Amino acid sequence: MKTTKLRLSLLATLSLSAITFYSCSSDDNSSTTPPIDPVIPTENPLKLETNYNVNRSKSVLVKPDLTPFTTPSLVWKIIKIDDTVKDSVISEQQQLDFITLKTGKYTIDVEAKDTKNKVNQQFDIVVAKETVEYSSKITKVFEYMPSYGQYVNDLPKYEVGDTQETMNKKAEAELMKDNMITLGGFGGYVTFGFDHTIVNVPGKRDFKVLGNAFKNSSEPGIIMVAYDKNKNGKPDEDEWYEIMGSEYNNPKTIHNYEITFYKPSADLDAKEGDFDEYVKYKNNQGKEGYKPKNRFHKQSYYPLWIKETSLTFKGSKLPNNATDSSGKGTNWALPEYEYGYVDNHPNNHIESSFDIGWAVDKKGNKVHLPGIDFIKVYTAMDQEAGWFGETSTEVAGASDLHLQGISIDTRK
Ligand SMILES: [Ca+2]
Ligand SMILES: [Ca+2]
Ligand SMILES: [Ca+2]
Repeated sequence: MKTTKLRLSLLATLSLSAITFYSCSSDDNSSTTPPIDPVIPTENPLKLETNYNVNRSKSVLVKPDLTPFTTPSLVWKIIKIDDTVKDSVISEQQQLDFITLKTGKYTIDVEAKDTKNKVNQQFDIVVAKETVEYSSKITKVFEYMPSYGQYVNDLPKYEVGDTQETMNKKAEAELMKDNMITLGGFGGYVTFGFDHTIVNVPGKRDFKVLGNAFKNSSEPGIIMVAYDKNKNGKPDEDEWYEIMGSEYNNPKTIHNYEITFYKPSADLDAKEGDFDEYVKYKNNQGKEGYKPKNRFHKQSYYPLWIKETSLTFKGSKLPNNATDSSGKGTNWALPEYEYGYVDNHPNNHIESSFDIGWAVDKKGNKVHLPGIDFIKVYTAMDQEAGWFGETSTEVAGASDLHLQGISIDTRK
């Protein structure tokens, strides 16, 4: 119980490689040159600071010097918070990645041992409140890259001269105000961040992403999350993990889906009305064809700031959800999936909030992230639904639930 009570979370950091001082093997020289026992200094044996200082909702990495050890095992414990005695194991990793929401002085004991040596060392982590109050909402868009779609070039508005950079800024301005942007059809994405790390509180949902879903109008997008492990202020390829939604293990979900859309000619872009052969596509399931244009949206459906004449998107494709009960294309319904997707349930629904604890690696193994700095949402459907047009995830902001003082339990 004690370990789960604390609102702390720790990252499974990279293991330091084991360092061996001498060979234990019984080769020819071993009898003539006996091994020398490593000497463990008594003062500051792991070469740690006495004090680490950090703001709440920011992480600090404590790296002990483990060179005198051979494949050591470590146990990190909180033994005091301010003046209250504790006894909570918080990590067994070779480094401690510490983050918490609560200010205070955390006294930590670390024990390192191998078959020959055992040392304990104590130090403090002093967690202060930030000087400029954090925003609970999105503060930065790194990239806005929609797929083709009937609202593309419109939400947000493309104007002649716009570039990837200016479109990122436009998406950022909208999302900071909780206004809606479209991601278009399959694979279209937006990557955004915050001015702090969203702490992964055990047992609780940690963040919310808004969309425009309502009953029978669900256009699920998959969430990727990243912890800025290398602290370079941006999401790196190896930092991304997928939030495992309810359809992750659905046999109809295709986990390595890939599709390429080709830029339509200027003539087709200018043509108005409903027609089927508009945006050419080709996927990695052996299918190619065209996506239609409809009379309701006259602008180009291909992102016009992109110079390349084709766009390729990769990711997991969820099974289609659209049905037409009329059989004549007049009564479309796009019911929601159970949980774990953006633009799937209405914004006031509990399943518009997510737990960082649902993150999995590429093989579907659960990963333990101390928090997240970045979120990427992409459209996870490749589907046309009559006059509804292509199924496209919309994003209308995101927030850190903890900073807003909202406490929602994770799924049982
Ligand atoms: Ca959590
Ligand atoms: Ca990074
Ligand atoms: Ca939508």
